[in-house]
Amino acid sequence: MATSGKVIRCRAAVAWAVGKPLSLEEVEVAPPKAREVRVKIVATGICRTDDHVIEGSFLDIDFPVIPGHEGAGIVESIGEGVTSVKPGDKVILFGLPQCGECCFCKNPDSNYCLKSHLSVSQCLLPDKTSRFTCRGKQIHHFLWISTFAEYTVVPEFTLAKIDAAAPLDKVCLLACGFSTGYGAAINTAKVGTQLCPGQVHRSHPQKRSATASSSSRGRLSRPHVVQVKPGSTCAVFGLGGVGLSVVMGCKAAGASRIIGVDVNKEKFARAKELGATECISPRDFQKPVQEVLTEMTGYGVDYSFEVIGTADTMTAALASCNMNTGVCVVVGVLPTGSVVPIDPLLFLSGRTCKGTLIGGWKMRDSIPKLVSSYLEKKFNSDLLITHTLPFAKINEGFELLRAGKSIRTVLLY
Ligand code: COD
Ligand code: ZN
Ligand code: ZN
Repeated sequence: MATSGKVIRCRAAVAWAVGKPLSLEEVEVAPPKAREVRVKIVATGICRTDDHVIEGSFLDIDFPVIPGHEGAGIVESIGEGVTSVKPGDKVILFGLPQCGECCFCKNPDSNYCLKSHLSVSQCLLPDKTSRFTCRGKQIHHFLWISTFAEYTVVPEFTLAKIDAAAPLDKVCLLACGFSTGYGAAINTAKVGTQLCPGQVHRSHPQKRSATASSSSRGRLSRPHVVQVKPGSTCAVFGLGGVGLSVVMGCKAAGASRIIGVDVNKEKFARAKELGATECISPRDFQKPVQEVLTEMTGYGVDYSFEVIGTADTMTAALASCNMNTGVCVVVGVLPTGSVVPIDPLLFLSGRTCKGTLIGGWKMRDSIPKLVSSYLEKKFNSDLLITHTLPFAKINEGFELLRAGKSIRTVLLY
């Protein structure tokens, strides 16, 4: 391409300092170095995590920074040694790398990579320099991908080539929101089996006599028959873009009951469209929501998901799953340094609490497959997109999110 090897001047949304609105700026984007790729971003989603970055509550971010982590685009140029993509390829960028070399990448049961931001800061590229400058100042990268820029430079192991037929303005959500929620249900929780038998039905004596022939063959020699209800029960705390993707994952996995929990009732209609069987607002009850869910289900749900990111909802989600075989999956993250007070008695009877990072997917391996599934209409992540805006209206997109009016806004460049 004509721009290959040259500095590109383009627009980007810069967060200059904590708490300040994003500022649309002209930035310089240097060419990619070895094992790096420069990508022309075509579309990016706005995720709540970007808002956490702007307000300064997300894990050790250096300012000024270009946020954004739900992007899809086209490769503009590649650095030395890049083998998996070439200029012109459609790609999705993701904030969870897959270096392929660390012990976790080599472990088939793990999707955590030791090059992730929780282990090494991703505010500068792996060689500890930035490719962005603005008004003479160095600007930091975010999760190595900074998708709120018309062009970005990323390490090769934070992107994957996808089917050329994929609509980038739709599949960008697979970079984070959709994959995180859907994977939390199908990979992390492995929703599908009912862990707690729920109601036990003792067979009625008259019905038993109706199967006398079976009885005579000794099949009903046990005192009662337990009918395990098919499917499992789930509660999803938080019906934003990620929580709704959990709902979709629970449905795809065959859950029979999916209870959405959100204080914003405007989220209920979309949640039901995507698979929630019922929705409740904790504000409608005098008692804690975990007690409400336990009463609704008998023993508590088989799987609960915390997709909000507050200490109270984490405690409530844990207490909502059944005391023995219940599994609580925590998706949300609290501001750095926060702690959640938990009564250890909640674990004593056997409950499990698990974390999940981008839904457990090994991203470089999984993204092309998820895109194929999208194209084959195995799921409809388009239903998460409530707004589409030009990139210049990025702050309007954040206002919609903060006002609870949007699920996902996709910005087009
Ligand atoms: N009780 C019930 N519902 C609530 C409450 C409450 N106390 N507080 C807020 N809510 C609802 C809101 O009304 C909203 O509908 C929903 O919770 C949150 O949705 P969004 O749209 O704000 O957020 P998402 O879905 O984009 O992201 C949610 C995360 C929990 C993923 C995010 O906030 C986070 O913590 N991200 C970091 C962790 C992570 O997994 N990252 C990877 C994906 S970014
Ligand atoms: Zn996200
Ligand atoms: Zn790795």
